[in-house]
Amino acid sequence: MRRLAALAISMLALSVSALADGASAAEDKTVNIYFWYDYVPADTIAEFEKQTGIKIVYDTFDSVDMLTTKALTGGSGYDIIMPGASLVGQYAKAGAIQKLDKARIPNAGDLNPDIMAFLARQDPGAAYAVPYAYGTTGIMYNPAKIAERMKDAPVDSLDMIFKPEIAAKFQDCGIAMVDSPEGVMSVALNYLGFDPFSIDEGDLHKAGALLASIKPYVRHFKSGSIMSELAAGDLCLALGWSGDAIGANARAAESKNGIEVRYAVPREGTEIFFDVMTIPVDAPHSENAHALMNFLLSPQASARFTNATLYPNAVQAATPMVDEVVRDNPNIYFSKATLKHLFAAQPRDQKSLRLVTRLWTSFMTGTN
Ligand code: N2P
Repeated sequence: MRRLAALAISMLALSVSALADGASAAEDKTVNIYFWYDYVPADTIAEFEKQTGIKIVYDTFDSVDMLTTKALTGGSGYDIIMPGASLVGQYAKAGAIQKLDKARIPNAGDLNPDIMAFLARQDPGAAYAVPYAYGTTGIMYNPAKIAERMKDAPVDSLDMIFKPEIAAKFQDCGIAMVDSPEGVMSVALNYLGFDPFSIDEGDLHKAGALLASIKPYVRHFKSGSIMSELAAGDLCLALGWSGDAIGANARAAESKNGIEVRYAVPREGTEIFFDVMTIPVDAPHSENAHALMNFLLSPQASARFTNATLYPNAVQAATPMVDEVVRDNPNIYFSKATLKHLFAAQPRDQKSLRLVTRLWTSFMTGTN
């Protein structure tokens, strides 16, 4: 399906660029976005389309490597893409993304300065990207199923997943992990007491060995399925993303199936990620892309996004509109104390990235 959609989009892009060669062709009323799955509420799409007459074509990915390949190859036909903040420098250097026209994004004037200070490391002055959402990678679990298999399980510790003798207890009820090589590797390195971004081959091999030791207990790496499987009780434990865990609990509550899903920020520390919006250099509808970015950064759309997905956003005026239960949830809007345990993703050099990719592939495929 995705491939078909991509084909349709690139055909569209072709016809649009043919048009753009002509004298005064305006952009057609479409904007093609490539975002994480479940990341734009349906009513937000409907409202933007109604207000502007621009149709949003929302294509999704569930592993950032899929995005990077498309972004760096070019010609994707997308108008807005959503890398992690640590990738923006690389995309910009490769000439894959364009500078934003800030005059068209007035809502970018009210962004959380702490988050902006962090993003500036990769993208000084937010020239190329604006933040959409952030969150942490941590322990998603079904407390009832865990308690049945282990009394006093250390649910806020990565021992749940990284200690083979503990993970083995939950193999039958299902453990999953997000397909996030750099993210999980940084969490594993940190768990072992190393710098999460260590480039030391010895450190990386030890993290690879840690992952290999728990491989028999990991059922799958389908990031996009974890939320619904936890909500349905088909998994009992996962290493995954905060909003997806809290969202799984909300879904289970809606379907009244008696299942509870909880999320813990690992006590050993973990990564905090920032998903940002940026425009490919060859985007066929750059003007529409700016209009949609501005819309998504409005306080109303940002608050609706956070209420629906349970991932916080960086728009300061949105916070008072976020539901109190969401705002007061320390796993969503974490305290300064939690923040101290978090490290933000950093770009890797090519050499250590290759090793991370190799170790991850052998982990996923179970080869050494
Ligand atoms: C998608 C959540 C993805 C966040 N629902 C990972 N950066």
